[in-house]
Amino acid sequence: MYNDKNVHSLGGVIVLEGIRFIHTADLHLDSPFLGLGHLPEKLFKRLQESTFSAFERVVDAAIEKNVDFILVAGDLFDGEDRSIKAQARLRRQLQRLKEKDIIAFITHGNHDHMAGDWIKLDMPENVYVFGEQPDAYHFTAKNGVTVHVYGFSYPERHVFARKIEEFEKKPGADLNIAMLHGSEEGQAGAHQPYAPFTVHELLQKEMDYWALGHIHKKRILHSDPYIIYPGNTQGRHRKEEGEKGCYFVSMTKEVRAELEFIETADIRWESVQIHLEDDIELTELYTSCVSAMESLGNKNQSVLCRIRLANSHRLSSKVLKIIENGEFIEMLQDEAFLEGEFVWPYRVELDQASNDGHRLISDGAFLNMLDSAVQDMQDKSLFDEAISGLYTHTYASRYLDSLDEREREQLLLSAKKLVLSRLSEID
Ligand SMILES: [Mn+2]
Repeated sequence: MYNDKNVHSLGGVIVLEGIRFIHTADLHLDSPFLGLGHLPEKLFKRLQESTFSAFERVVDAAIEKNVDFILVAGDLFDGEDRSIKAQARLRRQLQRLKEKDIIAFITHGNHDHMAGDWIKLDMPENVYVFGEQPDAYHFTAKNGVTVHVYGFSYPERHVFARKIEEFEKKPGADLNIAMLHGSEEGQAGAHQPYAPFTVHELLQKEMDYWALGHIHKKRILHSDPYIIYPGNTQGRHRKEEGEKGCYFVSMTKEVRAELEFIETADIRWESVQIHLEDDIELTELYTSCVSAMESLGNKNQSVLCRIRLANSHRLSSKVLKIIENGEFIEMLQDEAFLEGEFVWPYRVELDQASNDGHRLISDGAFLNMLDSAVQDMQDKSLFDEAISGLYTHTYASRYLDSLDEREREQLLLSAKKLVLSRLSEID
């Protein structure tokens, strides 16, 4: 049942031979971290280095795991002009892979498409960059296992075509692995809907692994075979919170692939929510914030932390004032050292929703308005106008009788209660 080439016997135990690789994407090398210039200089410089150090960690993992190759599924560079600095740094890391006989398969994405204005720095010979049409590269591992790796690079920034239709599995390899920088149809969210596909379409291509790129949050779309977004290697702003890294994959033809997520970010973006009790005092607030920050600490990583205060209506106006004028965050930042691995609070947020809700309820003017709105609705013609949508609705109107005065009264009362309870629930 097994392909003889991939099987050998070791003391009577059958060992399946396979391949090992790293799947990464969206390195966004040399991201400028715009809008963060107000951070302490030391921290800002470290952030500007972070996309490079994250890729260095990817390469460290590839070497440590002794992989056959790495896959980089698009957006290696943040800017289409690909700074010489970014190219040189990338080249240095790829050179480290070359010394260990590890191949790098690269596709370029919307950020580092081929039409940008850039001076090309040649990459070492262990690097294979896919062209503009989906194509297959035949690879033979040291143990004889053969692989077809598929991919294409973006010829220009906006690729809305269904490139998936141009992928075609070629016979003649033990394993087939495809790279695609694009978005699942209808799921692009904040990302551009480039090179759209459906999971069904990917499955129809009968590949053994789909190495996706473009979406910065890691996500496993399908598990047999695996279809995976590894996410980016380093979060670049507060909307890219949480673990960032790459996947180490080992697979044989016969057994489902094994996955290990390896975290690579030098600085992780995080947020932590603190639920406030009634009448919380400054000292207590301060110590809860400090211990929340400490809980985020980590040996291999620094953390940029956003503190969210829930039920902030419970704060006294004095405490609220020193939060709003920035004194409180300065107190917390005084606790943080920007040496080694640190936790830096960059923002303290009041939970505005609950704040506004409770403020409205305790605000006499708002309650008066609500009462007078209820009063106005006592007028039957106004009331009828307000509910006319229901009575002209094709289906609803079939089941509705007209309302008498007592029922109208009841409805208004429950509407008022609903408004008040919703406002106090918001949290
Ligand atoms: Mn990207």
